[in-house]
Amino acid sequence: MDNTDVRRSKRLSLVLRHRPESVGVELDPHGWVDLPSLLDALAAHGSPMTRDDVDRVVRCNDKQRFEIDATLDRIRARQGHTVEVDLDLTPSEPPAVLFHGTPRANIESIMTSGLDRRRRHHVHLSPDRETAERVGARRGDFVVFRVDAAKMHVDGHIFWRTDNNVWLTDTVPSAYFAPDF
Ligand code: HQG
Repeated sequence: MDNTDVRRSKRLSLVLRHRPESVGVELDPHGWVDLPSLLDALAAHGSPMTRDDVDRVVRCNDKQRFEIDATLDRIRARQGHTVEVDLDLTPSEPPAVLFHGTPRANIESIMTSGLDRRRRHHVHLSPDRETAERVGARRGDFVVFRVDAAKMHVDGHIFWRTDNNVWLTDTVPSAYFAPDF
């Protein structure tokens, strides 16, 4: 994606995950918003995008952050919301090991109290170390925690996998990870 499309993607993330009211739209209980209405709202709030722009941003998105429901002509973010939505995810058995990248400054706190979801709905975990490194590197110097997902699963923790291969869970108590640094 070129820089303009990255800006469009960030704008869509903001509206579809965090602040729909910033352009005067409402998400339905499952996070969907009518696409023609969204385009009107974006134009009215100084961020015009064409339908082709949105289709391209959805299709070329590095993390496949959004999905379009062609039948009902609506769009939603696949995960990462801070507003209340029910994404209808089905619990799934996780891979044996999952990874979480985080700023180095968080080590002590995470070792003490585990991973919690902070402002999001879930703790986000990556299926491989490289992806977790990219997540951690968003904020500079980072570390990667290895999570014993198999043991968590056996112990009754629920995991959900999004269509773009992010693993979600409610919390990761510190007993389940070994820092990988
Ligand atoms: C940290 C992006 C101290 C946690 C990414 C993280 C991901 C703690 C931060 C997705 C803690 C929350 C999610 C504790 C958790 N003490 N720090 N006890 N528990 N934290 O952004 O996982 O580009 O809400 O380690 O790529 O960084 O938006 O979560 O550093 O997939 O699609 O609290 O967001 O995807 O930060 O990122 P975030 P995240 P998108």
